[in-house]
Amino acid sequence: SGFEVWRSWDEPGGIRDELYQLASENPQLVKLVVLGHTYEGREIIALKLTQGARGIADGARPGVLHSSTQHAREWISTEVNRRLANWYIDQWRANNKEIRDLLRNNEMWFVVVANPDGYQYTFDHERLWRKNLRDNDGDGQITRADGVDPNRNYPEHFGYDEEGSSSQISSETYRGPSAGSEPETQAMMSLYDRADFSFHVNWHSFGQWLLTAEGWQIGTPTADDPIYYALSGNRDTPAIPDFEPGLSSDVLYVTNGETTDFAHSQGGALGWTPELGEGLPAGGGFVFPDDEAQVQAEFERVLPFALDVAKSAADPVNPVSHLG
Ligand code: 0X9
Ligand code: ZN
Repeated sequence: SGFEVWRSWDEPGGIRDELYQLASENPQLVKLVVLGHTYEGREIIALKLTQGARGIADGARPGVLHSSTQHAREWISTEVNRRLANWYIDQWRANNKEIRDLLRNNEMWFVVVANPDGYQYTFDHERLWRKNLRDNDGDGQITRADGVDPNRNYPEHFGYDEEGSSSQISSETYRGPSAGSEPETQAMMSLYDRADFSFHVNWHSFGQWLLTAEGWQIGTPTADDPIYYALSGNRDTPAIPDFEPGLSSDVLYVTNGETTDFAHSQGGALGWTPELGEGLPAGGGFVFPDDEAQVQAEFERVLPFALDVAKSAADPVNPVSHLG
């Protein structure tokens, strides 16, 4: 595709090919599941990483779900998440004892491209496309009137108000015709029937925030807040350096029909939305620089937090944090 770092979904050697390759090269550790298909027929793919992945039932071990690229243009989320999956595989192959133990006792699930139609569209047509490719007006072509925001379509406070999502088809936060109407939403939800997640990390960009559910309102503390605090850190010592932790609706804005709200309220999982950085020095906003060193640095910045989450999955009420 002409980039140093970024690879599309469809291209030979692209992200889809990589997921199949990781599965075929690591049969003891990796199981690939096709969760569903998009409007344009692309597969929505999850990888399960656990010791003896194909010989043990899905959901047999405590799980963490890592999703990314719900928003098509947020390419840094794609890269950070695929690097995390690759890192676990590499450590397992290198016989890192700590990671071997972790992967014997837990299931790490990855949906690296939760919105493959939109992601491919950002390579082929419009770099800043956000939504999926539902043909809202039924005219047979994709225009600004089309697409549903995958992070507004979940059956949790779906359409609760016009501030947290939009009923207008051309809006960037169009929630879709009904709760869970989109194949991308259904695919992710099917994972909750399949496995047992303690945590869901839904990588997005951009901002440098570590947002916690629930995002539809700011008023009510939840019983899980101490776990969020322990794993997120605080403003002075955030679990991801230079990121601001906090309640998503408070730090950023309210949303409804949001993924991590569904995860928390209905899926039994605590949910984070890390908003990854925009790159330095000036940054590109949603267009993170095509620079291997900066992309790798962003991955390494989040790794200690991701490992804390993994180590806490088996016993979430006693979270493990590298912050001590
Ligand atoms: O609006 C979103 O879906 C996320 N931000 S983004 O710029 N990546 O689109 C934030 C979702 C976090 N939840 C809340 N802010 N309530
Ligand atoms: Zn996003």
